[in-house]
Amino acid sequence: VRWVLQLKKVPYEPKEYQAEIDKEELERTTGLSTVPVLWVDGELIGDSDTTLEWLEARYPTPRLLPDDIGLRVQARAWEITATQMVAPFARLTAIGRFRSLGFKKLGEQSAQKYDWSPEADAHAQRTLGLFLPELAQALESKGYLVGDGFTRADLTMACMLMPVVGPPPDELFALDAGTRSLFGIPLAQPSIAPLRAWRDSIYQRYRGGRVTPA
Ligand SMILES: N[C@@H](CCC(=O)N[C@@H](CS)C(=O)NCC(=O)O)C(=O)O
Repeated sequence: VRWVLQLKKVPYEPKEYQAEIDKEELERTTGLSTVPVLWVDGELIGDSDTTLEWLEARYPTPRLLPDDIGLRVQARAWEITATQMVAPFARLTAIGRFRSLGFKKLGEQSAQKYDWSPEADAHAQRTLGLFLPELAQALESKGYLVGDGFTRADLTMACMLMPVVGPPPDELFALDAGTRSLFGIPLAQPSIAPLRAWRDSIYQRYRGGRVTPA
């Protein structure tokens, strides 16, 4: 969401969210239990998917979705794959790892919130194990997910790969070492390595500067 706001030069004021402290207020004011959320002049726009759609409609420049309907539907399919499959499935496998390491909060609470089970974990690992090496191979030979230019598909996939391959390097994304170490899954590392290179290159060329979370 911040990436799109910045690309489209929409002024915004970031508000830090800390789960333990701000959870109740978030749920009370938005009816949602996850971030990010966008408020505009006191009106709740929504979570990230809804927000990106809202921004594209009101701030068409630069265009982040292709005009051609065939390419447009491809971009949407990639977005859905990234936000509904890649990131949540990587999160499920991470929750499994946190549980096996005995991390109480990250393991047990997240397991409940995100419907973790051994079966869901195994399914997620199987699906990612098939999908990610092929995605890595495809992106190695072709720099963009849709057509021959940067779209919201690349932006969204680049973001959602964080729980898979870890955060971008420090010069592109500031994050303390402890938080940094929580991201990334040990899934067949060599075969998915090109994904990290692709993601870093997308950040390098299109993110518009180093990301510095609050
Ligand atoms: N569909 C939502 C999902 C966002 C989401 O999963 N956010 C997670 C961060 S990975 C979150 O806010 N988790 C807070 C928590 O579990 O306490 C969106 O795209 O905005």
